[in-house]
Amino acid sequence: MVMKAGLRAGIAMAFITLVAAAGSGPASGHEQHKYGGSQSEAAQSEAAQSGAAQSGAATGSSAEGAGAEPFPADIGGAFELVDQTGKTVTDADFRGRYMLIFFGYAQCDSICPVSLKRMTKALDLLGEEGEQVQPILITVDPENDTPEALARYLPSIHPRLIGLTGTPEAVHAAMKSYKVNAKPMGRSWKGTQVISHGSYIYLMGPDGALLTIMPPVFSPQAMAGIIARYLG
Ligand SMILES: [Cu+2]
Repeated sequence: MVMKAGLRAGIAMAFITLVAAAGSGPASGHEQHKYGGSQSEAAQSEAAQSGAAQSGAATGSSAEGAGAEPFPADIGGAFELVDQTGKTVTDADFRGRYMLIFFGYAQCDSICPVSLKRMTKALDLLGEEGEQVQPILITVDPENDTPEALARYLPSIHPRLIGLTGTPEAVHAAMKSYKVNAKPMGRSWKGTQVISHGSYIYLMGPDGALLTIMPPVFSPQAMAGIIARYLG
């Protein structure tokens, strides 16, 4: 119980950091960006704190489902994108399943492969239970991440990983609803695109609502433990 409460508080802190930083992502070379309306961010941060406090109370008083309350956050929502086979995919296609979403891009050779491998490893650790969860990469680089490019990339991470891309407008709309920002940073010494981007991992419930977020620095084991608490 104490551990659960502590873990939840840790996630809540990560969440508050996310909201407070207005989607700037973790410290690893990510840019500080301001979304319009810092007042609403402050309100969200307060909501997060009171939500965290409520969750803490719930964890202390109820053994069952303490981790199953959704975060009080305006994160996530409708998207219409294209998967690695070229098929149009919307958020509604995943209703009834959990989604584990990461925003990144195929040419990234730092945080993306590490995060994607950790989150899919977490699902593997959950065995059959983990199969309720669809791991999804949404690209922040629609110019380079065509369906074909994603189809080549995804198997290097995990056989069940879906990659979503689309028009720049459709991709930016998805990024905006998840409060993810991305900024081209030029080319690497290898000549590949470098994009600074937010790198939280979002667990969405069967109704499409945000359940929790995790920083990519968590181990697969820690992620599996968190995800397991939300699975039905
Ligand atoms: Cu990346």
